[in-house]
Amino acid sequence: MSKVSRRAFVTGGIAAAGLAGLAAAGVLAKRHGLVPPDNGGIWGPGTTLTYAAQRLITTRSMAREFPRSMISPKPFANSVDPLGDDFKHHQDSGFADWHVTVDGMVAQPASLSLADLKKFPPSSQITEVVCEEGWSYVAEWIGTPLHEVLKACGASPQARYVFYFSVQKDWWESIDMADALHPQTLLTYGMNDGELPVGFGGPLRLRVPRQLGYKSVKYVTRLTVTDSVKSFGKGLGSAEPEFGYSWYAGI
Ligand SMILES: Nc1nc2c(c(=O)[nH]1)N[C@H]1C(S)=C(S)[C@@H](COP(=O)(O)O)O[C@H]1N2
Ligand SMILES: [Mo]
Repeated sequence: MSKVSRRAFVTGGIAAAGLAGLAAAGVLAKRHGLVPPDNGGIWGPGTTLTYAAQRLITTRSMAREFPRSMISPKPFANSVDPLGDDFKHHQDSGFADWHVTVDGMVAQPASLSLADLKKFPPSSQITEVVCEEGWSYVAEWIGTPLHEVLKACGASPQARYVFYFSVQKDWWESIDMADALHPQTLLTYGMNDGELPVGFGGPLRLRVPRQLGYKSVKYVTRLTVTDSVKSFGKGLGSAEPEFGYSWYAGI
């Protein structure tokens, strides 16, 4: 079956099964690797249908990009918990020793400074941060596409997820390879006309513009490439589903 007709077949099948019963749709989605890690969470089969439909139909779609004239003059930096003494030391030294480690299913694990990241071809995008609470803003984001780093480290073709961790221990997330390799997923070190300010996640934030704001974790220090979500927290893919939010937060 061609890729397109397979898509049509699976999508149609899931929709039809959806009418016949969500459980049947779940079986079909599982067979085609379209079940999100938190499918057993409070949203149950509904979250599977959302993720499966998105992955079949919009895997290659781009987040909306805006003209420069639409950059928000006063972007809103959501408040964060105190960042601690270690972070203050980094801040005092201009983040010269800030590193992001890359481990897991990679041929060459790495520890990259901001200077190392800046050696990759930079990419910029004017996209929107959308919070689940209902506010948003538009900014320009400058950084290294995550796929460049994954390629340089030799991420395994068997990998299914990239986990990312913040100096804030409560903030850890993961995305599937469709988003990890997506051209707009950016290890961001610049915003508008300068360095990424601390309030907005500086020195390093993973921008995932195809998903809600909470997937764009600030103060990123570690990336782990893996084929299983099991050993992370409660095995739901990220911290958010443990509080009732969806792992997949596509917009
Ligand atoms: N490390 C960390 N990352 C974070 C958060 C946080 O509190 N800490 N808040 C998240 C939420 S809920 C949203 S909506 C966005 C807010 O981004 P902003 O502060 O640039 O507006 O950051 C996300 N990333
Ligand atoms: Mo948010």
